[in-house]
Amino acid sequence: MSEDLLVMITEGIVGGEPESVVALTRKALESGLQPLEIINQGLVVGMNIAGEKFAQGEFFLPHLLTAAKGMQAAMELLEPELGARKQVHEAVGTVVIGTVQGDIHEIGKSLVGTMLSANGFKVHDLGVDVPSEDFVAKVRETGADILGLSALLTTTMIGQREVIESLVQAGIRDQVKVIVGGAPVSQAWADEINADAYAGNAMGAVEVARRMLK
Ligand code: B12
Repeated sequence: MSEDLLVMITEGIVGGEPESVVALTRKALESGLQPLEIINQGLVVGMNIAGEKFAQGEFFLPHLLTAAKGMQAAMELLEPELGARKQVHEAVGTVVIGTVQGDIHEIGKSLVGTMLSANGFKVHDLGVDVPSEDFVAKVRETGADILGLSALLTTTMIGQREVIESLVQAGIRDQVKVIVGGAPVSQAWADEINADAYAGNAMGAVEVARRMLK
């Protein structure tokens, strides 16, 4: 029954039916499924299928947009369940996060921000298409411990390197740990651009962030 719901959520994402995705997500929560199960085994599976269909020329941009709409609408239901809006009395650490310039993919970055904040970090989310200087300014302003940089395109990954170079130029590179992520990003890329860490998903980001602040 629960597995059926997850499959239906995946199908709703791929089929471009945001309303039904929201209704099914509500049902899944009511049936006792955990928010992370719904995200990883339902919604994200659908997003990946939509991405593959796009790569194969079977889907076009509007399909990706409706898939994203479905995921974002479902996330509005799931975020409070993840505890993201819990009042954090003493933050574990401060994080600035955003998607690099030229890149408007926001779902993965927002999920990472949500999970960090659900786990006690104070998160400043700068959104998408963020110029390097905005990252530098926010790190300075907040005294952030961690800077999270998201890039979903092979053409925008280079933006992560640019942000790190801007931190060096601003003389604050050693004050903040930089963690990079996004579908085309890897540990090898993180090493190449002198990032402090890489994580492949939101829970991984939380683990790495915790480890870095120890
Ligand atoms: C939805 C989507 C869109 C939507 C985005 C809507 C939105 N509001 O975000 C729209 C339609 C706008 C879009 C546009 C484009 N897209 Co697009 N898109 C996708 C799709 C299908 C899903 C992305 C997604 O949301 N996944 C779900 C989330 C949860 O996963 P995620 O983003 O990977 O994030 C996880 C991890 O990567 C990681 N992570 C992410 N960020 C960070 C940051 C940190 C700090 C850390 C630690 C971890 C981390 O943790 C996240 C949670 O687990 C992907 C396919 C795919 N499989 O990735 C293509 C994809 C990324 N898009 C692609 C392309 C080509 C484009 C366009 C260039 C298409 C075009 N011709 O215009 C444009 C580019 C626009 C731009 N300038 O940015 C390609 C990229 C190819 C490449 N390697 O460069 C992909 C891979 C599709 C494909 N297979 O061809 N897209």
